[in-house]
Amino acid sequence: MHIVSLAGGIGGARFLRGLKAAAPDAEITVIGNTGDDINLYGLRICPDLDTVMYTLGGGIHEEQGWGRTGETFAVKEELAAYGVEPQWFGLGDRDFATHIVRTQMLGAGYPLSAVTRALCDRWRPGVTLLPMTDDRAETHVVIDESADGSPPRRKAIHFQEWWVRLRASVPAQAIILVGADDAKPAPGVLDAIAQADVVLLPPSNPVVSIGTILQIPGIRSALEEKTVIGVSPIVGGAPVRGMADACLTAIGVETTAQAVAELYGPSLLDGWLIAEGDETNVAGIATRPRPLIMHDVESAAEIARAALELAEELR
Ligand code: FO1
Repeated sequence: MHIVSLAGGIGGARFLRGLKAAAPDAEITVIGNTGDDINLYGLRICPDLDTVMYTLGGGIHEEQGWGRTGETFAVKEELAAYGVEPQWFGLGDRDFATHIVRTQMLGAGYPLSAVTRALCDRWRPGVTLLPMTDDRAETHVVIDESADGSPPRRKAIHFQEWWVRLRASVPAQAIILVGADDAKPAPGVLDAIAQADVVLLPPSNPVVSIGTILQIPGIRSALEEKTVIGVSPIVGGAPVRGMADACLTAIGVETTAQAVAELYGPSLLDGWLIAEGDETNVAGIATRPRPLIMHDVESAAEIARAALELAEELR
């Protein structure tokens, strides 16, 4: 069975670990979000691709859900000693090696999809990990920043600065995937979707992880041809993890399973897993209540099984 799953960061990666356990014989292709990608210290960093690669490859820092296990921060400390900015992004020594290899290969002319394949040769995630695009498409956030009492100034900052330095504490006036209109799906993305028996939208951030992938021209329309099952990232009116509520509010969407199902829409979504006790009524979307908290691989596998069963029912 060919399964395609979109994926952002931590929630998506944990869901995928369950999916692999639930469907060990399936061929899984992951379309990873690259809107979070950022250039720092002359290096290209791809947080969501790395989180999927490390999580499925066994190198992830489990509690954090990003970065490497067994990390040290000597390089970060030395950069700080030189006063190099930014100092708010926690890059570890082992993680630096990934960004050095990636930047070296990009500099030699390899597209991000080829770089990702090369990095996965080491990590063996057990899925085919494709960036949503090889082109530059970066999420930026428009905020009104008032410095020392002067009137607020409207400015756009990189998503990582909003997410990590500001902890999304400053309201986002807009969230924009810069470069989306000129970006093309990475090689293999549309083929994987065309060959998929089922497409899954894991409980990743619906705005800055799933939403960004859907903004790459051609991807949403290709997905609308398929049986697509989503897993609500919102349980009881709050995101299970992360700050999806800050992102949903920024685009005028309520933080409910119903509102996210409407955001994806019945043209895309055929089935929708929601937490027991939540409500979703959207014409054209079959809703099933299921326990949605991923405590461990087995609970994530249960959710993945429920999604695959619903897909079978709807195909
Ligand atoms: N998230 C944080 O909250 N603080 C950090 O210092 C941080 C560093 C970091 C380094 C590499 C990486 O791949 C991810 C990192 N993240 C950090 C997580 C990252 O901001 C998010 O995982 C995604 O961009 C959103 O899903």
